[in-house]
Amino acid sequence: MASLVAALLVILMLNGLEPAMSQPYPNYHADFVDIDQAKNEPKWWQTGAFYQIYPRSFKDSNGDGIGDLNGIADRLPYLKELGITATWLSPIFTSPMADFGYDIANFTEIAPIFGSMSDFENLLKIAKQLNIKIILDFVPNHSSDECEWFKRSAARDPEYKDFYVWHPGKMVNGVHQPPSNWVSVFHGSAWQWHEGRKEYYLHQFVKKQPDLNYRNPKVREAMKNVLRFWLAKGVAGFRIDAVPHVFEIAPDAAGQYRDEPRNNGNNDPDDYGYLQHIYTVDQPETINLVYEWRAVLDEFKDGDERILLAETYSPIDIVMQYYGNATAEGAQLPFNFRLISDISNNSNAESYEWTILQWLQHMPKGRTANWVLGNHDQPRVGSRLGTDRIDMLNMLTTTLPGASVTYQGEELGMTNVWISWKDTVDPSACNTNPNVYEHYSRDPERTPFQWSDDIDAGFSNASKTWLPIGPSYKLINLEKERKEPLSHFNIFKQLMQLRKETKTLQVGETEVKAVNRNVLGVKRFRQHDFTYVTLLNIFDGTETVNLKDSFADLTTDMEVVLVTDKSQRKAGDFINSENLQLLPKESLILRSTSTYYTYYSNGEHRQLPIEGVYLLVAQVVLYLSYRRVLTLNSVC
Ligand SMILES: *[C@@H]1O[C@H](CO)[C@@H](O)[C@H](O)[C@H]1NC(C)=O
Ligand SMILES: *[C@@H]1O[C@H](CO)[C@@H](O)[C@H](O)[C@H]1NC(C)=O
Ligand SMILES: *[C@@H]1O[C@H](CO)[C@@H](O)[C@H](O)[C@H]1NC(C)=O
Ligand SMILES: *[C@@H]1O[C@H](CO)[C@@H](O)[C@H](O)[C@H]1NC(C)=O
Ligand SMILES: CC(=O)N[C@H]1CO[C@H](CO)[C@@H](O)[C@@H]1O
Ligand SMILES: [Ca+2]
Ligand SMILES: [Ca+2]
Repeated sequence: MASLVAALLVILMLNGLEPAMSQPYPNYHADFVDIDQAKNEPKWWQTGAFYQIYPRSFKDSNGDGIGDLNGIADRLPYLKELGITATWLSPIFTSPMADFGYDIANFTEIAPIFGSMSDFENLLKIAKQLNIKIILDFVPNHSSDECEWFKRSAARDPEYKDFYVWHPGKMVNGVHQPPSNWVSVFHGSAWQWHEGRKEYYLHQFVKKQPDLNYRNPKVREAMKNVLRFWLAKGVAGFRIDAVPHVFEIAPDAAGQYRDEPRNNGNNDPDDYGYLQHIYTVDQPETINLVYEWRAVLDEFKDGDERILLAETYSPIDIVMQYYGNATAEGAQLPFNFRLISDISNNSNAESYEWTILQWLQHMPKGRTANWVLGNHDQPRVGSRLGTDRIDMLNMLTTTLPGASVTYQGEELGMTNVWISWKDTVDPSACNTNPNVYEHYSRDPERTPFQWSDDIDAGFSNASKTWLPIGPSYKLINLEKERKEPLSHFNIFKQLMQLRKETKTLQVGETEVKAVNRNVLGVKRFRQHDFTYVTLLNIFDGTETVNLKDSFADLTTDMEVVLVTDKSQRKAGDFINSENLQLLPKESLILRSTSTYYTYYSNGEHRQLPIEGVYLLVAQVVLYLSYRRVLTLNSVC
């Protein structure tokens, strides 16, 4: 009896120490203040697996060689199998396709090449049944010059007159000159003379993409109505394209646009790098606009929270403002491109640590991190960092805190496909010449998804697809990879599953460390739960490490949870965390062999393995029983 009381006493005592846990443990804001308090669960997007579909290349349903909405609807069960939470679709709207849909003629209409509005509604219906969320691409920086708005604006229709950025230009010796020296991202002056209106219009991208005038409240409202249109149909949110280019500086008191200063070392006035873009990129009004869009999303209170993913390659301090501030909410997930922009083939574990911590340490408290490895504008992961690193990088992005973002085909390990000049279709390459186009082309990462080793890799049955099929499709395709236990596909799928069922990976705290120059470690931990450690041996040497030198509170024995084909170990094996040998490019997810009991004492957090707690209880019980025996003895 006494022993039972004693045991309870000890347990109560240890539990009594728990409130101290609200003290910050040294970690990097993986504390999800934003957590849904009522359910004590992260919100759907906070640990989401996001997947980008490039519709032209996902699945062709009608044999014209171009992917479409019915193709996507047909393959949504595949995303379900993979464990995807939400998919964002590159633009599917009416467009002359001068820039493959990033030049939109009607923001609320489906391009016939992709299908009809009822095809889209059908896609939403199937997605809902499968519990996969659909996110659309919102391209605010401009419309197509074939948009009705632009035609009316050019005709000086009073309602639309100021929908775009118009300017009469300068007269020099009786000749029209552009209003300023601004250069388009795609080469040449950013100003185009319009014969009809006898004025210049601004285009930060190609001249068929006139910039909308965000200083006009009517434009802001019209674009908000675009968001409302799709939200009302049931989309889960938007990925916003190229936000930094939305605003330009306002004209000065004399109605003139100021020239941008020169960049030393660039002597081509038609090259985007010729100027420092201080008046056309990242204007302070942009952040506020993102907050306004978020407020539109928050108008929709039915069902799950709607979200914004914002694309910007801006400096980290600006990116962080996209999250919101103390009084206004912004994008739930400003894309984190650091693993693309800051990591190269030669980056060592210290660079990885620095790159990851840069985001986590700058991120405002209570916000959610995200990790992007690729998209339709970037060379494929395997081509950038090596095919033998594909799995380790997927392992990294799934075990870091927050959401992961995967570009279609990366889960199969698809790599860049070489495209001849003749087959090249990307305008950013076609605007150049056969000698240099490869540096500008994004076609290599946009080739059709490799479903099987059938004709057209199972993507289509057309005699010619819009871009050639990658020649490796007989080796790299879904059907084949399904059958191989350690294929890229199966490892990716296991990773998604592991995160879905592991609370520590969802909401646990995080430490990221270069265990040595070649080995990166990520520790995730949570009180009363298992600790997880992800290890990446980034290079081709064999490494021996003592994890206890880098991370506190690890058990000596640890269990292998997930391996790749670079390992000779298998899930369920045990390793010694004080003396662990890693083969070249080996990456592992390890788990402690017990949960920990965390308590607070003498101003410090301490952890006891749960066995330790039992041991302590047993000792106290023994001690108390012994005393009782003594007491009884002395009485007698
Ligand atoms: C390709 O598939 C479409 C849709 O299933 C079908 O209508 C068409 O006849 C097929 N074409 C060929 C050449 O097999
Ligand atoms: C876009 O298309 C819809 C449906 O076809 C039409 O009602 C609307 O007027 C169009 N908007 C513009 C700006 O052309
Ligand atoms: C947050 O941003 C909004 C919009 O830019 C601004 O009006 C507000 O003052 C900001 N709040 C804080 C606390 O900085
Ligand atoms: C990465 O570097 C290694 C050797 O330093 C080289 O063999 C490999 O081809 C490179 N991979 C890529 C994708 O550049
Ligand atoms: C960063 C960037 O260039 N974003 C988009 C803005 O618009 C152009 C032109 O349509 C697109 O190509 C870009 O993807
Ligand atoms: Ca098609
Ligand atoms: Ca603009």
